[in-house]
This record gives sequence, C-alpha cells and structure tokens, in this order.
Amino acid sequence: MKLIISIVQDEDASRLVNQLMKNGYGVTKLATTGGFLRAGNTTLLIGVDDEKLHAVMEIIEHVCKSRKQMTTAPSNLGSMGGMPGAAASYPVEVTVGGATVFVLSVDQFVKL
Ligand code: 2BA
Repeated sequence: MKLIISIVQDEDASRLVNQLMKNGYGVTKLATTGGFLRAGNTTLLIGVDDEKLHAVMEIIEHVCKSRKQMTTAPSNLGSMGGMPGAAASYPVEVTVGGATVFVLSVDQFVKL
C-alpha cells in the first residue's frame, strides 16, 4: 500500500476530492500553507493499494493545472543601496498549481 501526499492549489482541491471520491478512493483533506508564497494550499492524504497508484496519479495530473502567478519575494540581501538593514521585496513570477506529490510506502494500515 502507498500513502500519496499531494499538495495542490485550493482552487483545484474540491474538484480533485470529487474525482477521487467518485472513483472510490479514500481521501483526507488538510488546510495547509505554502512556505514560499505564505498562501493557503490544500494537502490531500490518499491511501491506495499499490496497483491503484498509477490511476490516482493520473487523476491528480488531469485535475491540477499549473499556471503562472506574480508574487513578491523578500530580499535576503541585508542592505539595499547602501542602507544597511533596509527591508525590500521584489516581484517574481512563480509557477503555481499542478501538484507536489510525495509517495510513501505504508508499513501498516489498520482501522481500529
Ligand atoms: P509554496 O512554498 O508557497 O510555493 C509555491 C510556488 O512558489 C512553488 O510551487 C514554486 O513554483 C515557487 N517557489 C517555491 N519556492 C521558491 C523559491 N525559493 N524561489 C522561487 N520560487 C519558489 P510548487 O513547487 O509547485 O510548490 C507548491 C507547494 O507545494 C508549496 O507552496 C509548498 O506548500 C509545497 N511544497 C513544494 N515543495 C515541497 C517540499 N519539498 N516539501 C514540502 N512541501 C513542498
């Protein structure tokens, strides 16, 4: 058995949960926050038999589209323009969406 940990954008989460449930997969939805954007995202825990892993990955890939987003990132320079300690931020284009997926082998699965 595998545990799929899938971090997705909030706007994709409902559709993904619906698709997974429709296809008979168990899923747990967690409200999470990305460390870089400091924005909400959604983490899904999906436990599946090994032979179902590929099918679930296909559903995730199909539902979660990646897109570009502008954000501001903090500068870690420590000084700007000769002003030591001045804080700054700069716009960066990041790719969001898609899914960040971890697949773990499950030692034991019990329901007590
Ligand atoms: P965030 O940390 O908020 O990152 C959102 C997106 O910002 C990332 O998308 C990536 O495109 C960009 N990004 C992240 N760090 C960056 C940096 N230092 N410089 C420039 N751009 C950067 P994804 O890579 O698709 O990640 C989406 C979310 O998945 C992340 O949200 C985080 O919550 C999670 N994640 C990604 N990699 C992870 C990892 N190795 N371990 C745990 N969680 C991870």
